[in-house]
Amino acid sequence: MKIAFFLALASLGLATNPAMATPLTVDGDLSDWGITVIDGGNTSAGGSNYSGLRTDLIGSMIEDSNDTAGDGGYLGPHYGGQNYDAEFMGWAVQGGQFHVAILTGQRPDSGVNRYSPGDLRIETSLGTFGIEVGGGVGGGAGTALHEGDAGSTYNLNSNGYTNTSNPLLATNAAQVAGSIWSGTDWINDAVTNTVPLQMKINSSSINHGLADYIYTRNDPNSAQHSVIEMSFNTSIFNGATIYGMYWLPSCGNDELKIEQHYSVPEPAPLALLGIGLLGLGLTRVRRRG
Ligand SMILES: [Ca+2]
Ligand SMILES: [Ca+2]
Ligand SMILES: [Ca+2]
Ligand SMILES: [Ca+2]
Repeated sequence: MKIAFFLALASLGLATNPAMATPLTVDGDLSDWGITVIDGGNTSAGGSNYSGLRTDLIGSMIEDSNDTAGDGGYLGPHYGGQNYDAEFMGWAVQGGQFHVAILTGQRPDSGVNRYSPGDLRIETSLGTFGIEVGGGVGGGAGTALHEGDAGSTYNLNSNGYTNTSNPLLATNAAQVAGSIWSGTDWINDAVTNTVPLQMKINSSSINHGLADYIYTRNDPNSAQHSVIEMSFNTSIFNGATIYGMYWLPSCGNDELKIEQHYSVPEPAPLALLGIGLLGLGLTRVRRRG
């Protein structure tokens, strides 16, 4: 009892210590990232506020160029309107977990003859990893996609649209939203055919686990925003260097990228285990001598 009380006091002390970073939470709300998401209406433009963006991120990219409702307008680098604006991507490490957030006008269920969301691509010294974002034609039920919901791998026409004459490619049932893979096939964007857009697992792909994951929906008739937020254990990339993270809608008109190198530290318990095994090895050598 006394120990439990002491631990409770200690954790209370940690929680109230101002030096501790505000915890990041996978909930579809980006206030924990320091972003105030401001939606527009049918005719009024929105315009999110990034001035309070937290300063402890490993990397981030902001390119929020058009908050007027609809498909028309200039995004920079290309045209597409708020419905496809890729606006913000951020990446942080907290408590042994990677956190990634994306802010976009791209709904998960944009439907046929429209553009659809790509998957998250992570380039590392151990190769290319992909995290299934879900969405596409249909896009699933509910107000948001969560980890374990159906994934999708869709065909595109030459404009980058998903449409009824180009049905979904067969997506392996294991490729659920939030699932993390290496050794997958990547399908390039349909317009320039140069940027890997979405992944498709094959018989030799490796599943590295399931992220805590959410992809919110918005109102398709106004200038609103969808949020993709996820968290997964850094041990997936144990000892690797991460080179960059990439996400784009299927039109390829707008791309978010964070090309920040980050060496993933080995988790402390494994490092201790390594020292322990080394110790055993030395003992054995000594006994032989
Ligand atoms: Ca959040
Ligand atoms: Ca925008
Ligand atoms: Ca943009
Ligand atoms: Ca996908």
